[in-house]
Amino acid sequence: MKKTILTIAMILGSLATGWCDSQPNIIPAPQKMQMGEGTFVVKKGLTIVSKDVKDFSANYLQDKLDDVFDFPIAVSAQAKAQGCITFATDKSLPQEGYRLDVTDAGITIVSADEAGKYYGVQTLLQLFPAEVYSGEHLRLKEYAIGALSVEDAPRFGYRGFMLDVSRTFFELEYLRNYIDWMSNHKLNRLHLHLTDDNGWRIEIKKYPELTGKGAWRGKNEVIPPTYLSGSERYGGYYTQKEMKELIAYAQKRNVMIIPEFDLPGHALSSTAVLKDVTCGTKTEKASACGEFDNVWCVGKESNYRIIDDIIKELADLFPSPYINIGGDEVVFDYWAQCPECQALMKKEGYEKAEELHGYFVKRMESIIAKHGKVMMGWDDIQDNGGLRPTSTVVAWRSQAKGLESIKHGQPTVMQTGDYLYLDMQYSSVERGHNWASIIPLDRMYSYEPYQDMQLTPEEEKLVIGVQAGLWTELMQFPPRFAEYQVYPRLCALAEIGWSAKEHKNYADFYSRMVNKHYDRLYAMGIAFRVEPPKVVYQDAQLKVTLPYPSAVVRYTMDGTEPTVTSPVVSGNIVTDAPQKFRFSTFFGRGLHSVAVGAENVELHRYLTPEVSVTSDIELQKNNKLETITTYNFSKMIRSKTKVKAGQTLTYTFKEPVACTTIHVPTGYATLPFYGVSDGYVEYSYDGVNFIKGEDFHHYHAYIRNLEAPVKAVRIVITDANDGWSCCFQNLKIE
Ligand code: TNX
Repeated sequence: MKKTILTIAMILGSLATGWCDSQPNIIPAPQKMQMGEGTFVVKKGLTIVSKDVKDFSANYLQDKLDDVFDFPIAVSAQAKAQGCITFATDKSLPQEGYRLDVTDAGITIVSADEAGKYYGVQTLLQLFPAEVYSGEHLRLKEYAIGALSVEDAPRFGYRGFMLDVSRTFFELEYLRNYIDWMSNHKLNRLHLHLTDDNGWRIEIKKYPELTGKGAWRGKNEVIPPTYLSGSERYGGYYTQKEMKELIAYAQKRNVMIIPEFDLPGHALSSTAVLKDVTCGTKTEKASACGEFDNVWCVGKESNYRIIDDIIKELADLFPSPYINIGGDEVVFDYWAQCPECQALMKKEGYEKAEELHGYFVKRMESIIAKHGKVMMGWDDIQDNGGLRPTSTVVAWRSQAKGLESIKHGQPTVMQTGDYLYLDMQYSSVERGHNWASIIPLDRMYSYEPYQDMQLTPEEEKLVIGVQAGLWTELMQFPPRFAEYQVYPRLCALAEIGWSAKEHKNYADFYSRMVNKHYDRLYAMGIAFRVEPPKVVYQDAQLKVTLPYPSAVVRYTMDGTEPTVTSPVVSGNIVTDAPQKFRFSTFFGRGLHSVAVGAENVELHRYLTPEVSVTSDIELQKNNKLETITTYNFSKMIRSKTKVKAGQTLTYTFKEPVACTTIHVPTGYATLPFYGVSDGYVEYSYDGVNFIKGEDFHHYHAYIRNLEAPVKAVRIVITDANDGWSCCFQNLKIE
């Protein structure tokens, strides 16, 4: 410990005075910025001048600067001619806008409102060393900032981030970090997806069972295990008191928290807990996420009373003018067979069950209006027409769904999956979904809210903003993977929402990212995604293209993942055995990219011995056991229902196979979804006597230390899997 302090002090000794970078590398790019002549030197005696010495932004700034400078910084109401950072008000400036001027004499931040003041501070912080975010004591004695003048205001009023706290539960402390990080990027709406099939996350006083039971999934819980929760009791929730504190924390940072109570589908965490809210009818059709019995009945009048109670508590708790009722991906089959829904259809003169969705949405509108709020929902809420003019649509399925909403005159937030879903993969070699698209940083950046729309200026105003969303089915593992998915893509979103369209330029954005902003993200403590290098094998050499000029890329030659002690790439690598080389980009202490090999080299060849598979597990229609005898690793087969203790699946080789390791993957081929959560593998040298091997962990098991050629491998199920079905794959034999 002592030693590190010493070395840090030595390094800092040489840094005791500093100079702001010649380019300020501001993210999101301001509307107008002009570099001036001269510098302002921050040094001992610096005062922050604010009429109200208790003002949040002034104290926040003091706090941040105190950390990097070697002298105390005062907040005072007394103006001075020199050496100050002065806050002033100008009511003629736009909402959330600010003017920041740095001259030889001092710094001023002028704004019309609190938000503008806070954002002026955010821009100012970006003119200091990145450590201003980390609380690391740089002990600078002085720091010179080049003169500049910024005039800034947002392009859109709604600049959001949606976080699904249902599938993965996030602790309050962690949510506070997200609020800090968002507000550092001038994002101002946090849409919390508080309820879904897999967990109810907000205390409702009138129905304590919603969190008492609905917040927990597990083997003996009302909500079954799913998404790797296995046999663990998984969950958590926010009390109203805690949520109030979080709301206040967010408000100070100009972030509005918008609650979502997803209805009438995606609702197992309430339908399984509350009595008689479903139709009680059955269907073979699973919901989009594979759930059953997760739809509220629309024919029962008592349901509207319960929803009213819940909405009332949400409306009282959240100052947000919006309450989001979700409304997405409903399986209508339950309604089609329900006598109460049928009676309602008759009464309303409906022909199709989906028209009941429109009815339900309208009932939600009036309940929400009664509590003084505006309804918000996914674009499915417009499918049956007739929304109130204030009801706000979040377009997720496509740009066209956004256009449809605008043509209906609804205020619209753009969150289209194919550009703005943060649970999508960055690249084909990284974890994540890809059903909407693969979304590298440049693709997200390229998103333009008005793309593929021919809008009049009036219609353009209906696009109130943009948001990016993180669905969290895949986020419980590995630790902090959520941050990897969100950053740096949320920096791109910040620029889409804030900066002028004419200023958007990916090359420029990327250079600001790599020149300074990655350092800021690092100092904020974000475990952001680091980009891997590109590697090709050509003319007997491995040619490595760094993701950016200063990137540190390390490599191994034995197929293992590079570590901080692996050698650093400098120049091309001559080799006639490129298969086992792996490369990763490293950033700071602890961050690195995925490990990649050369793009044009087959990196791995598994053995492909002739094999047959037998099992007593019932498969879904059109699924065949032969599929997992082909060694096509993108293929899988799935069971019709959950598997049961005692069931087995056996791979038998035609001839015993000499090998060192057999990897038995289950679940989706590319994602940890629907695999064996309780079970083990066994193997046999003679096909008769089996030896017990490893238990499954996160849906995978390995057979190692083999002593003779293997004749058969068997998966033995010891308890139901998490998720609604179980998937099996080809063996990976080495
Ligand atoms: C679709 S987007 C969903 C979510 C899933 C997501 C996974 C939307 C309104 N529904 O329930 O989590 O896909 O990418």
